Amino acid sequence: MPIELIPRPVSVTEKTGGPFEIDDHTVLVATGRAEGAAWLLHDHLRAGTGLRTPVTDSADTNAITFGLAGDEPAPWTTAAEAYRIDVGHDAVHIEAAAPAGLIQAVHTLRQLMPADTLRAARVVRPPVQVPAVTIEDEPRFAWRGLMLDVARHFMPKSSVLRFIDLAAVHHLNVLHLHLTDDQGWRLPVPGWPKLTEISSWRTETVVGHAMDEKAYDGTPHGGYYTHDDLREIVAYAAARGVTVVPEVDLPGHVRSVLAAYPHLGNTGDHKPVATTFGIFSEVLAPTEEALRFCRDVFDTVAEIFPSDFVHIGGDECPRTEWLANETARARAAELGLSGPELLQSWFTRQFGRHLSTYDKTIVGWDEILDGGAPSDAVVMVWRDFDIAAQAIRKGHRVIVAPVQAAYLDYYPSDDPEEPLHIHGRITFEEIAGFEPVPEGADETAVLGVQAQLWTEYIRDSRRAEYNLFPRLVASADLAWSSADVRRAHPVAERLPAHVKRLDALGVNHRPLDGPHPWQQGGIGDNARFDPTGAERREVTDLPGM
Ligand code: TNX
Repeated sequence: MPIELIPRPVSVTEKTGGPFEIDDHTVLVATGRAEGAAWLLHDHLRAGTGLRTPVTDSADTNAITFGLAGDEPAPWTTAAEAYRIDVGHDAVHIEAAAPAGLIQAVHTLRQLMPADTLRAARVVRPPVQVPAVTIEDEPRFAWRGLMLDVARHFMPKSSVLRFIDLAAVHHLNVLHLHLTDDQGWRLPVPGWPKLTEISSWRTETVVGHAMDEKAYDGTPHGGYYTHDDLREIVAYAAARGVTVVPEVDLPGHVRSVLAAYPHLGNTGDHKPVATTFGIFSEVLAPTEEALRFCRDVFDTVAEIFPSDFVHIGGDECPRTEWLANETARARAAELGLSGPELLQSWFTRQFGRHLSTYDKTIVGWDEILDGGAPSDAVVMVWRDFDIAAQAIRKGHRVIVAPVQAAYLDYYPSDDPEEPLHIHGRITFEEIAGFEPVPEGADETAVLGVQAQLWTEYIRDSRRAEYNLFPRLVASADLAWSSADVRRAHPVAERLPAHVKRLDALGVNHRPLDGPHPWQQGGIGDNARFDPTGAERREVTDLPGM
């Protein structure tokens, strides 16, 4: 069987000589900081093969050894996740300069085994064969992300853990959790109890596409994670080489906050948590009290999430209220700003300053550039890929996450049988063909790439898997592999072999040969939005589940 890995490693050299066989007597050899990766492999082998391979500090033969060698690279460098695997008939040697590299090697080793070993319990009879091969590997980008929007539709903790597993299998190393938005707030903050009492629930949700707005479902929707839930998510991810980067979206997208604390807004109006989708004019007032709120939120975030990065949101922040409001205008003047349009930039600087006291670097959606952002802020480019080059020219590091290639909430094809998606279209092939470094730009300014799963029209994790897969496979391949490797080994050619793995993992992926017309579970399957935008039509004759 050919070795078809996702992502494709830098180099794969098949060797002569028998495969390595993992059996009842195989041991995992690791000490000190290498042990975490060994236990990760142990847990996966125990689940998928039933074998109980002990972790020991030495063995003569029939061993998988984990070794740390050389100077430890800095975190958030590609070298930190480089690794080497050498599989011979009698032993497997895994080596890396950092524990993070050993963990990536474990993810590769899992793909070298038969797909059925990825199941949650044993269906294959050991011994399990690993082909004799030498793999040398290093990611192209240090940040390989998946964003989950748990605000528009709350995902239970179990689903978040599942997506961490699925991300890790694909060598993704960042789970960006979009924790707050107009439609729901998922993070308890001490001193602000109404965030969980009021902001975390909405009374109902629009049915069908928000732009069609014909009906509401009358069903309350919401939820939040406790601090221990979040700590559990962080630890579960860390064991798999995944960093959880929290996002609190400020100063726009705050309808859920203002529903509980209207005095933080510009008008004092009492509006409920949003029940439909789109861009709302409500934003935080530029007051000391609103800043105190933000600081309390970020203090909580800093305490729970060890990540070096905190995402402060910053997208879609209309200036309407600030321009119309006399107090906001006066405050802008008092702050020495040339106009209220610059208040977002002022907020961003306050956030950056506060989070720097925790040694955290801020990440923001690309609108933080409007009016200027602190130079160390990382810009997450989404509105247009061209913004990446502009941000790099201004001296920022960027994460490339644009609507051209990274929005997995968009339709996966133009086929009218597709279930309701938000709009737009991004195919597997478009992602596979995307080059994330702007022409002429310094590649080191691109910290990474990231796929987004916004969940306006994705009600549950089953439907989320349909949106993510197989497109996330192409996204993960481009995040890890160099342009040359991707050209030489197109991801589409490796996809059929990889689908066996997705099937073993029980992933509800979109079939490779077209949409699954019964794939509902999105809100409002009675309404369709034409991905071409040319015309909208209703589809009322879809078969039920
Ligand atoms: C834009 S991307 C948004 C989100 C929506 C998304 C839908 C970004 C930073 N803001 O609020 O969910 O489009 O595709």
